[in-house]
Amino acid sequence: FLPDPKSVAIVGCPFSGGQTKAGVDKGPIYLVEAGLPQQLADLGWQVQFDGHHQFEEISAASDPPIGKLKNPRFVSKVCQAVAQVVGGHAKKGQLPLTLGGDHSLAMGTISGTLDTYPDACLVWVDAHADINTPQTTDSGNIHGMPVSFLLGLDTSVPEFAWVKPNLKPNKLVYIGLRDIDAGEKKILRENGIKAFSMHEVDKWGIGKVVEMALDHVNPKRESPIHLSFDVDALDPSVAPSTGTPVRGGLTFREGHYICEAIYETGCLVALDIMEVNPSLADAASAVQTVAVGCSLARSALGETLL
Ligand code: HAR
Ligand code: MN
Ligand code: MN
Ligand code: MN
Repeated sequence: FLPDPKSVAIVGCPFSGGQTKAGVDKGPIYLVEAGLPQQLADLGWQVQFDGHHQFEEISAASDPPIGKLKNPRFVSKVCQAVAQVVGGHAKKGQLPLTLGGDHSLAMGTISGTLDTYPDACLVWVDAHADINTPQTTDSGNIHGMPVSFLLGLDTSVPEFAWVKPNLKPNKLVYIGLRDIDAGEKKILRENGIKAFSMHEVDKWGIGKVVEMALDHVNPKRESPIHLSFDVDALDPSVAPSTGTPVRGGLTFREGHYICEAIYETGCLVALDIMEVNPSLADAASAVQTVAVGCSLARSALGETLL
């Protein structure tokens, strides 16, 4: 899908409006300051980074909740802008690497991918399913909902009408889940969505799990893959600086294995590294989490392939 030499466009998204903890907007800034653009260039990629996107200018003057949804207009406008940027890079044959920022941004990144590659599948690596609807959400935090909008499960909020329901339930697979709300479990069941929780990772091992996940969404290994990686999929001992850590997560190697195996298919067309929040936990934890974010991105772009 991608030209040779391979070309990556880093889309820095300093955005925190999909949840309530400050600091996740600093994630992309730290990832770039840690040297990610040069690291990818060292792997032989052509790297375009035009600076972080500035979202303040599109923040709504007044943005009261719609139902339970917090910052709905701001989140919607930011994601719509991100969809344009990601889609634009993808249409030029670049691989968009989006650095978050909170995971509501994936509503934008995946819209941009599906607009460019309608037959793309989605691998969502996360402790959480992020599939609440405006009806089922408890928190009202939109970072817990992007997948439901992409699937078109709830079209009751006109502010999000621009999100096309282009994701089909059989083109989505989860890895790493361990903190799923009751309403989300019902949605997963009723839509027949494939999910490999930590229970399955323990049972089968990560190698088999990734193989089964790809067999489900991409049996012939010939359709494009969007990988959306929430760093809270990793165990908090590996990635401590994130807004909603959940114990019992992926090891350092399991997380990297997923990235390596997807790179190996040759089908990766877009990558998200989300929910790095350098303000949480102590300074050493922030440095560690940022380094892991960079290292996941390098693995997904071929670092460890011999
Ligand atoms: N399910 C909860 C909610 O809807 C928690 C969402 C999670 N936080 C994330 N997303 N980091 O992956 O609010
Ligand atoms: Mn750009
Ligand atoms: Mn998430
Ligand atoms: Mn999560």
